[in-house]
Amino acid sequence: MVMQRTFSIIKPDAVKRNLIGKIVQRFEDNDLRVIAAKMVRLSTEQAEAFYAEHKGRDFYEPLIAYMVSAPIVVQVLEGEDAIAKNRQIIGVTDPAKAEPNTIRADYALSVRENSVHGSDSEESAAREIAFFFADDEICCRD
Ligand code: DAT
Ligand code: MG
Repeated sequence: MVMQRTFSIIKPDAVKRNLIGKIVQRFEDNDLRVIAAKMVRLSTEQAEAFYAEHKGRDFYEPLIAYMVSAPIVVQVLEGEDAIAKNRQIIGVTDPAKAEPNTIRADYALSVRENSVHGSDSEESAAREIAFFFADDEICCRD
């Protein structure tokens, strides 16, 4: 097991339905620690840059419109094996296929409005953390 950092978004559908606390509770219950957090409203340019890997897919334009439709909460989570653990807690992209007791199975509205984002690799975690946070916005463990 290795100590890792991963990047998380509580997406517009969850923020609008007042689910921030319930979602953060899932992270904390699974020994992931919030070491940076802020609420932001993405610009279209930011959303397009964040999801650049999906540009050209048929779901891309509605994904961007959805991601700018309301504020989001961006966080850095730290813990043992945090990247894979967070993806497990979240569940697969389609909430209808997500494992029971995952965030998406319990809260997501649809494949697009699926409540949370979690980095899928060390490379994307590093890129996504740097996209939203300066080094001095991330708190060190004591
Ligand atoms: P994940 O968020 O599980 O890593 P992804 O990286 O493949 O999934 O896609 C990013 C987001 O794009 C996903 O959370 C929701 C949206 N999306 C993906 N596939 C979709 C589809 N077939 N229809 C609608 N939205 C989709
Ligand atoms: Mg992804």
